[in-house]
Amino acid sequence: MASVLIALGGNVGDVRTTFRAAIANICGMTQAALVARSSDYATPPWGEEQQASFINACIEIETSLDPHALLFTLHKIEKKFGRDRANERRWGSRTLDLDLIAYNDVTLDRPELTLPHPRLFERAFVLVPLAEIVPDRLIAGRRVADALVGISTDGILRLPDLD
Ligand code: A4P
Ligand code: MG
Repeated sequence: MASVLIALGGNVGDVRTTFRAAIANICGMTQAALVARSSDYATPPWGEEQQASFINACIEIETSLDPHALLFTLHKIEKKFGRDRANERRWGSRTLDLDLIAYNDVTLDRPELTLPHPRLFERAFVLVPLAEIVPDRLIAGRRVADALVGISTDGILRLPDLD
């Protein structure tokens, strides 16, 4: 079994409800066990700033799917929850974005799948939820909680649990 970190993001629709259903789908469709789930966070838009703020979260799962099969399944789940890649801009608005952050210690450098995620260390909206669930995990030789030091977390707000 592989230990996999996945980042969730979205800024269209009822994103927190989408996350809840998407996480259930991820576990069901990848024969995975959910090991940990962060809180949801409201985060200022990164990359393209003229858009609604995002909700972000991270999960850790254990799965026997290989990295490409897992990414393929994540793309199917994005589509199921209304994501339309044909009509969106890079870094623009979307209902659900599922990024593979790390798969064990696998490193891959291909356009369709780069591991660990190449922009991970620039993104407080990924590192903050990640540090909540796996602060001591080493990714590309860096401890997750240490990677947060020195990057701005301004405007990131942890949301109270639903229910
Ligand atoms: N790809 C390669 N490696 C990976 C990987 N490790 N995980 C390929 C997932 N996909 C990977 O991805 C584009 C291509 O990257 C895919 O075809 C896949 O095969 P994408 O998710 O369609 O592209 P994208 O989302 O437009 O770009 P990117 O760079 O992943 O950016 P984001 O961050 O996903 O962009 N601000 C806040 N606060 N929170 C957000 O969640 N998200 C975005 C969206 C912009 N600003 C944001 C947020
Ligand atoms: Mg993405």
